[in-house]
Amino acid sequence: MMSHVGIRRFGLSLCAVFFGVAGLSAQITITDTTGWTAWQTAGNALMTDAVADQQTGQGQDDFAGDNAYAGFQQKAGLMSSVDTIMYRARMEKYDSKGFGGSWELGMDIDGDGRLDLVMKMSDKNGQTLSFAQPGTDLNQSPSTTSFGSFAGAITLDATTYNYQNATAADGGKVTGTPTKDDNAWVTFAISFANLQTAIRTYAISSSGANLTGYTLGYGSTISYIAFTSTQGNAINQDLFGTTGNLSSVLTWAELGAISGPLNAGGVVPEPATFLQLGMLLFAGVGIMVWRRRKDRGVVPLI
Ligand SMILES: [Ca+2]
Ligand SMILES: [Ca+2]
Ligand SMILES: [Ca+2]
Repeated sequence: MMSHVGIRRFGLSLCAVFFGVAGLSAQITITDTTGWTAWQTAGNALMTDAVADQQTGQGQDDFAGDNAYAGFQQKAGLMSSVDTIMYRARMEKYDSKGFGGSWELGMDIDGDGRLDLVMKMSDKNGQTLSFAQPGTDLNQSPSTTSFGSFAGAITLDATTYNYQNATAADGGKVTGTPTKDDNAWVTFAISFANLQTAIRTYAISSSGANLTGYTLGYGSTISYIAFTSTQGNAINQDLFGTTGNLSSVLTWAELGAISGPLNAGGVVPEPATFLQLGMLLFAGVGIMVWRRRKDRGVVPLI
């Protein structure tokens, strides 16, 4: 279970930060070229989650997903000309009264396996997004993770939040689950600009450095954990990607509970991309060396 001591402050004001509001449209859609991409681990394994492993019993807060029906999906594109990321989570039970819970995303932004920011999507008294800094522990497993007070509320609306029966949305339930309930999709959207502002304002690396110079683009990669929480301040309902394990000392990666480094569209970049980047970098260095030698007259002009 999580501790809540020693929260880092680093002089950051945790008063509300005001975020810009994305343009309005009739429904929660974005113009994208890829469609939804299911979360994968760094090893390109589809992330799934068992049903009925939610610790407080409500199916509405129980992540569900298997090889037939992905539990977690993400995409990025334009919402009224504003670059926007959309996330959606499959919950085991649809409730006609609404989601009513707290679904949170822990983010490893600098790729060291430790959380740097927690974003909470709350459906209590309206829908909001808010942000918290990780504490001073390692933040690399359920047992070493803590986070402080949430701040910086973004109000979601009909263009940026949606809750619906997954059967109506995509035609099916998770394979093998009882037929007593339909799954639900909880979907929300956040603009690149707002997420970038949140990262710059609230995120903190394991070395204690703030990420004030962070720039979010389509190619930026972030690894995520996802969990549901009764009051929002602890990982105490369901952790996506593993069965139970809410107090485990195993790392997020060992549990299979952290996504690979996902670009804004939710895709783990192909290894070939890194290879190509490396070759381009190598070629660039070669050109720089050649130019420097040329400047010194080492390389004869042809
Ligand atoms: Ca579950
Ligand atoms: Ca990190
Ligand atoms: Ca789980």
